[in-house]
Amino acid sequence: PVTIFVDGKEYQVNEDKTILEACRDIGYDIPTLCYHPALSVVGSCRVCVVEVEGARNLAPACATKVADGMVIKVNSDRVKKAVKFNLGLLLSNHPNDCMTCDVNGRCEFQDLIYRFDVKDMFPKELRNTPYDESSPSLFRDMNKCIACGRCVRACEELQGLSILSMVNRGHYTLPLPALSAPIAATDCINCGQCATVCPVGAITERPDFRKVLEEIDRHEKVLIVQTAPAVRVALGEEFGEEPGTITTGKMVAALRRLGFDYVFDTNFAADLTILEEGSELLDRVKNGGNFPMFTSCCPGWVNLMEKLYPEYTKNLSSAKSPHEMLGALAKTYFAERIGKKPEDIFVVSIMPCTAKKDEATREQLKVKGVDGVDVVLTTRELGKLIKMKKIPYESLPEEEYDKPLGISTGAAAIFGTTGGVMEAALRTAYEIYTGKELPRVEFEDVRGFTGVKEAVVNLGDREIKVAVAHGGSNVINLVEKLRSGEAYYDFIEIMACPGGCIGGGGQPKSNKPGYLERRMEAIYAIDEMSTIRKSHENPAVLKLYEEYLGQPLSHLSHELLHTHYKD
Ligand code: HC0
Ligand code: SF4
Repeated sequence: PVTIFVDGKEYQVNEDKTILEACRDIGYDIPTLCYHPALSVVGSCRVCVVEVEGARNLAPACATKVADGMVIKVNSDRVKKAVKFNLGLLLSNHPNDCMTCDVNGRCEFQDLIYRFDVKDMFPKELRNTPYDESSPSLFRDMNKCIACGRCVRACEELQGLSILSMVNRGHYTLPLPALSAPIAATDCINCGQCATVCPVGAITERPDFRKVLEEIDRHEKVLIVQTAPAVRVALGEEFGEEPGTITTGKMVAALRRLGFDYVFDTNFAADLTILEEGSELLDRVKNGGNFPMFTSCCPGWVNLMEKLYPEYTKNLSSAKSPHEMLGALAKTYFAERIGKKPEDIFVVSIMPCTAKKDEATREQLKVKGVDGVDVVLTTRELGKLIKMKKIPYESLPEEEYDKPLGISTGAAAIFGTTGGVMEAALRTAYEIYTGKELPRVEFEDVRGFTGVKEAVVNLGDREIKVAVAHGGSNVINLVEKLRSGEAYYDFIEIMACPGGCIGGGGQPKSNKPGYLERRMEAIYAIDEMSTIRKSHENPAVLKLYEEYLGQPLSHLSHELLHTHYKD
């Protein structure tokens, strides 16, 4: 440790830290805009500047390491004046329409403008750039951009895609696709990583929550909602909880108070996916089929494959993603049980993901002529609805999902993190193939944040080699190795976002260090607390096969639960 002095007080801090990290650790909040813990440091926005004794210029705290004996002022008049000046410049081309902005109340820029009391410092010079509404997943309003460059770095560093780059100069510097094309005309996979790091409302999910409010107000249809595995470990953050707080019961209660008739769990369909996809894998092993087999539940990955590696689409599992399976069953199996037709049912999916919005519009996912899922809302949009309706989240009782599409196992819970779909599939495939009970359900090799994880699983008379990749750049590296013949696996789980769905582009924005690790711990805690931890032991799934589908890969399963891709 080294000794530093902050505004006259002495502290011991770790010598590897920057001034920003050290000050935040000891309880000083230095403002930032271009800084984000998941991204590289550029030090361009100049709102984290501090005074360092002996240095002539103010130093960017995010890009300056601490040193022994360093005397730092974070709150001097000189610092405040500089920060206010820099914020004033940014405000001069930022519209003042906070009241109708989709991130109102959750905007880092708005908070700083208020904190530093920035008013009319420079004449307004707005850009008047048209909105980009080309994507079914994302909404881009470059009038609100403050040119922090986080979106550019997220797309390049995390996703390996570089769809956006900073173009133009001065007031007109903006993160745009090549040739200023609409985002839908690029290789953008709709992952939303750019949106989840945007400190303002320049890139957001396409807002769909008003459609849901209108449908609830009309209430002509049976209103069904389902929640993805990763939403329950993150939604609390929208209400001030720490990352990794599990608020499943309150979320269910809030959805009932919003007006939904049935609250179902995507986790039920995750168990079902394991039976369909696991059977598909074992079928390919026994009867020959395309290897490697890839998981197909992540729509960002399906988009990436269709756009960059179409030669591999035949290797994707044909299983629909769990929320689409649940949508299909809600409109058939469940509808029949309550005496309704598919078109009488309205299904909303609450997802940690922006790409699920575009997935839900795919023609080939229709069931009996209607969409399986009508609207997808992100975790952030659900948080917003609960706040708009003033539902007292903190004091809600814990309620249970409705039956039967609300019953699930620990294996389904772990779908929400990288490695979880693989681990759940292995728990089931092992027991079905060998007919023996697994001595231990945990597969440690596929857990954690390593970009590409691998394992070899012994099935008695045969071994299968598996891999797990998450985050676009790791995914691209892995697929390139497969293409060149440098690597071979039988079964591969891919999630396009870093960390899997816990780090999805629709999750609460966070710049707390360790937020993904804590969400991941919460996911595994849900699995450990579950009484049933293997998908093939889910009693509601077994009953569904008995009463309705027959067996995995049956004719009806194919009709309702499987799909095809663009190639
Ligand atoms: Fe996921 Fe899913 S696990 S993609 O990461 O498979 O979004 O949370 O809902 O559908 O179950 C996201 C999360 C899901 C789906 C499931 C899968
Ligand atoms: Fe890049 Fe994903 Fe944003 Fe598209 S949605 S621009 S792929 S980060």
